[in-house]
Amino acid sequence: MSEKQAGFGTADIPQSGVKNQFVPEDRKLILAHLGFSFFSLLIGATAGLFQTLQRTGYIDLPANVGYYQLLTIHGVSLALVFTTIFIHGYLYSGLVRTLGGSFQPSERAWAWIGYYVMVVGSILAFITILNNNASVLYTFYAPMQASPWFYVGLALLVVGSWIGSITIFKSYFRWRRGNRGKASPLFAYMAVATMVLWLICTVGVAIEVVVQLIPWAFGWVERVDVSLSRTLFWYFGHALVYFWLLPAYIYWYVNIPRIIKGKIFSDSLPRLTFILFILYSIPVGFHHQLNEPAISTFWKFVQVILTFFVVIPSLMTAFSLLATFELAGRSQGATGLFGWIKKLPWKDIRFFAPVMGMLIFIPAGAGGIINASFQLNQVVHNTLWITGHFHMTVAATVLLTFMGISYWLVPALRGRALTKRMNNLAIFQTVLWVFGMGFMSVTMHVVGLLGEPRRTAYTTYMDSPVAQTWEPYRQLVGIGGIFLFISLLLFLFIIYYLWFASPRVESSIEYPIGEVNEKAQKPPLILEKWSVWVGVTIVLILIAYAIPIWNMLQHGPAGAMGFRTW
Ligand code: HAS
Repeated sequence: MSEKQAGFGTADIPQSGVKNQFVPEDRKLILAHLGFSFFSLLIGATAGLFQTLQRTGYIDLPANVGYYQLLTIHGVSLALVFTTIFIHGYLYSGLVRTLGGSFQPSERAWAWIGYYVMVVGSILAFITILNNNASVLYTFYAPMQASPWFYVGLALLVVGSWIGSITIFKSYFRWRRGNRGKASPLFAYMAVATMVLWLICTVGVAIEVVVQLIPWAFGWVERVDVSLSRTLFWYFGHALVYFWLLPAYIYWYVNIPRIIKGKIFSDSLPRLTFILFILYSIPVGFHHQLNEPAISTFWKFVQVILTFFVVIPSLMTAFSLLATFELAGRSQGATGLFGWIKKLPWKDIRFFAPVMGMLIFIPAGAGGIINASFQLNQVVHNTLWITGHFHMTVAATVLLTFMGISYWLVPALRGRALTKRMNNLAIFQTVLWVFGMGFMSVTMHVVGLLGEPRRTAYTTYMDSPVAQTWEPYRQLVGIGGIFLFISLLLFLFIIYYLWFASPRVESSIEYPIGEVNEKAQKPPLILEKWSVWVGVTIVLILIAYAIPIWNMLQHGPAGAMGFRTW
């Protein structure tokens, strides 16, 4: 079939002009990452459906399947496995495109080793959960104790991601050696910043898992210091959410300007934004522990203040994106105050899915600011409000962006067309997702304010009158969950079609990399001095964590024995 018949239309989507923009070795590498991440998405979504239906009271689970078992596989497969492996695949694709066209064999070899270590670790963790030996949720709080192999699996996932990051750093420094004195391509810069953040934050969870949980779960030590383990987890856990968000921001900053026929508004502002994320996303973990003992109010307050600093780079992003959108619209002849909005390519899934994510991020981010407020956190902590918050942030904003990426990256890698029909079906799928998320997450926020706890299976709390007021909301949450599952199946069907069945084309979809506005200033080279930023980050981390952790070590209780609560 000719490109014109098959494709979305050259007027709408620029074609690369070549059959394959990637060498076969890189194509295989990136597709392997995407493929395993989609498999993980299916597992997590299936668990999510049944757990929602149980929690709503719609169904009873079979006797050999536990609610907390489903909740664990849902969280681990989606929040930990899908995200980590998809992000590696996407970052590799952009690095290949912006750093010379292909990876060198040694770079590719590290990526493959990292991939296999991540896959083996993920499968090990999945098996322990499916065997019902690890129903400890994705946060695996001690003293709930899983099979030691669950922790080993997660440790391998992290180690694999570290090995994969070698590819990112190696290719970036190779480019810099050949281009001394020049600012690196924006995509590559942001990929490196994302991995710097990841390396610093995963140190916390690695210490927790390797030093505390694995020896404890194998029975080599009897007790675990619960406060310390939770502190190490959240040292990692909040930066983890930015590890999910930053690749979405890369797409918004670098790829979308090309799709909307605009230019990147500034070359320095996005780099500064990412540096601010490195600085502020780690010394803030206490905002997840505001209601916990063993940390003094003073140190919680310090980290609350730092949390408000980490909002700033997102506000800078909102400003920068709006400027990019408006300039793109005006350059295409838009007039009036809001005429530029009409010029945006609303019918193009590469833009539509992520822009839905952006719009959802406005209330979702506001919810985050509420969570971070010391006093308001007392109202929302451990309620369904928080579950609503993170579904709107990661499962809507981030996931819709990842879906938008997949819809063109898969056919670009496979040399196939993103057909008009699939584009339209993908728009329908996105609308379903937004509806489902609206029903589910908005309702979760409301019922959370009415006091419904999170992380609980269905219960009427012995017919308590308060719990009865939650019933109608639970029904809406269930309906939202069904919408989401249907939408997810549709997403996977479209991906399957684009991977295997869509017509092959002479010239595949262009990998969209935006150009920087010619009026933008050259970024200051200090932004590329990583040792400075890593040094400042370490100082901030020491200020925020050294004394409270020292106090925990000094005054820590004897520690807790392991519990199997399921
Ligand atoms: Fe959060 C809990 C605070 C952002 C994820 N968060 C969670 C948990 C997860 C999560 C998973 O302070 C639960 C963990 C668990 O299991 O216990 N969060 C924040 C704050 C932000 C924030 C201050 N969170 C995120 C993001 C996540 C995420 C992003 C995932 C990707 N969060 C908290 C706190 C808790 C918490 C507490 C603990 C609560 C508790 O008690 O347990 C901020 O980063 C948010 C800043 C965002 C904004 C929005 C900017 C808007 C943009 C879009 C612009 C749109 C445009 C479109 C331009 C200020 C950038 C225009 C389009 C046109 C067409 C016009």
